[in-house]
Amino acid sequence: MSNFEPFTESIYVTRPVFPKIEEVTKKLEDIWLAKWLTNNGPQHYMLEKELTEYLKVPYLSLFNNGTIALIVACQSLRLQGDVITTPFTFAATPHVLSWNNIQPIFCDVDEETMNIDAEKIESMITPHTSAILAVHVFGTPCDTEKIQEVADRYGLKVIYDAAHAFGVEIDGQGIGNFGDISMLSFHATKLYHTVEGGALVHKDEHLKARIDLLKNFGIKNEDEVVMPGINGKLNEVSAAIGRIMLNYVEGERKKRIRLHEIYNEELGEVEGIKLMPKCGENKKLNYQYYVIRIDEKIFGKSRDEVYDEFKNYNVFTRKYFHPLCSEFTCYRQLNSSSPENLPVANVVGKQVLSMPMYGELSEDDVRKICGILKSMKK
Ligand code: T4K
Repeated sequence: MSNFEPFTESIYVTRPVFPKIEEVTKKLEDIWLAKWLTNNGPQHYMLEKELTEYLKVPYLSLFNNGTIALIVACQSLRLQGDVITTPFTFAATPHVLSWNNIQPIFCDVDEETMNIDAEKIESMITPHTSAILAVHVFGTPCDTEKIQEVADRYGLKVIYDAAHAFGVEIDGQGIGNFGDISMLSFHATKLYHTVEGGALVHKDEHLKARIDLLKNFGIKNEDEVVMPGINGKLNEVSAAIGRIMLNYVEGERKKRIRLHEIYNEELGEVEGIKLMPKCGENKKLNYQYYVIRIDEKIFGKSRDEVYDEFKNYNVFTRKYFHPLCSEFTCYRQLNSSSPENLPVANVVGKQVLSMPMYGELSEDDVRKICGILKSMKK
């Protein structure tokens, strides 16, 4: 152990942003007055409108969580066969394909961004491929241009899992404008949240109509059910909280920018620690996560040792995303899961560590966390 005292209160990888309780109570009163709790109520209507503007996207459909939204995205585009995706993501990404009877085909990731390696996608395409499901991991945008170019050449759909990318922009365009559909997650642990929730964003009016049917059991009217839909509706309480949270998101983002700067300052010169990828000036990021990579050979300790040692100081980092999805028992038998196919992902998955990142953390807390990390170096 170093000279650092453990934190008296646990430090987690993140903490949800809580709006002022009076603001929530006020909105609850509106809901009570309207006597409308779910199924496309007034809060839902307003949030869809407000988010469409905020995110600079043509169409947006709210959902009860990001996973159901992504399941519906695949349904709405009638995807089948194989879909090329990344193994370096949260379990939901490939699971959504399985729930649609689609086989995930894992493509290796880019060494720098940890996103799907757009240069390698083409070699994975077969006559069974119907789409590319890419993830803007930790909010770092994928190579959207290259992905679209390959997709267009082979007539493939493109879906982005933008669960981490709320408010991210490329050249002033909302991230949801790329590909056929993007999914956003509004889970409590995200920069912007509705407690649980999510959305699909896209550019096509007809697609919106189809998505909105699919998320409401396929019910067109009282006399017609036109497709096998699911229950993907966001309730009024979540929608109301989402409306309040829109006033908090930029403040939270600014606090996180400052904490990112401190991490960069403190850890920039530490040998064996790689910081988050630098993105071009043309990208607006959301600073939701702070992720480092630990090279055991140079740092002298493995990522797992660092993760365990942090717990002694009451600091609970996370190994997002380990194990790789290609290592899950349900996917490891796939040909594309073999480590020879995924050399970069297999290294990244053993090195990556998500550090505490949330606006309530103080600058001193972050400096202390960095001090503890530096004291672990051999
Ligand atoms: N695609 C990607 C790439 C995703 O990352 C995700 C979700 C999805 C799809 C699916 O979207 P959703 O269907 O969830 O909308 C968390 C989140 O539950 C999950 O939404 C997120 N990705 C994933 C990266 O992280 P866990 O299991 O790691 O969360 P949990 O409960 O361990 O929380 C993390 C820390 O946050 C805790 O250590 C303490 C703190 N915490 C958490 C909650 C829920 C609190 O302080 N208060 C809280 O209420 O998955």
